[in-house]
Amino acid sequence: MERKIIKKVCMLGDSGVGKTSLIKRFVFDVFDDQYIETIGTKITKKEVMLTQQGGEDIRMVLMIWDILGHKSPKRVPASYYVGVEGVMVVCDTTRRETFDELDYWVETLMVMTQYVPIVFIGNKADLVSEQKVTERELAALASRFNAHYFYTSAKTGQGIEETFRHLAVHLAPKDSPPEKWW
Ligand code: G3D
Ligand code: MG
Repeated sequence: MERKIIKKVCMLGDSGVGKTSLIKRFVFDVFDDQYIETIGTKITKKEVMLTQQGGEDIRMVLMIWDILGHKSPKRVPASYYVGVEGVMVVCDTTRRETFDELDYWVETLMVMTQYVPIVFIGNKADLVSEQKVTERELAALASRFNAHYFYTSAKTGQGIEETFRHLAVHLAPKDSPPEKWW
């Protein structure tokens, strides 16, 4: 038994934090390689299989929306958020200001939509000697929004599969207990 579920996931975070690089690392199946110029976004498709022992498997199709260009939260068009079901909020842990902006990104999200699952990402973890955000700070921010956080590197691949799978699990229907899916 298999069930297919499609979810819209948006990448949020300042320019240069690694949103596009994270998607490229994670995704092999390009859904739409055209830039949608009018709303300045690009959509990429990725399937994640969630297998449940003795039960129904879920084929989770993530439609991952990426913001193009140098956007700040207030410049992202409202259309980007329409129908959003999950969010990845990304900072570059080597640039402090991109972490400081995360509050603003989430607050903007909250204005645009009702509650959706969020995952916080501290990207560029491979640049070990340049880290400007402590794990404690990232953890504190995530817990304020009742969310998880992950360190990733689009360069080495660290944490990426785990991060997207985590979000996929949280997007699955509540009647299937997430604990059984790994
Ligand atoms: P954005 O989509 O959020 O704007 P990009 O960010 O994915 O375009 O990444 C911005 C720059 O950071 C790129 O470098 C990219 O290669 C680099 N980058 C992204 N993720 C990582 C990472 O995890 N580690 C390291 N070391 N670099 C990363 P360029 O030089 O192309 O601007
Ligand atoms: Mg980009």
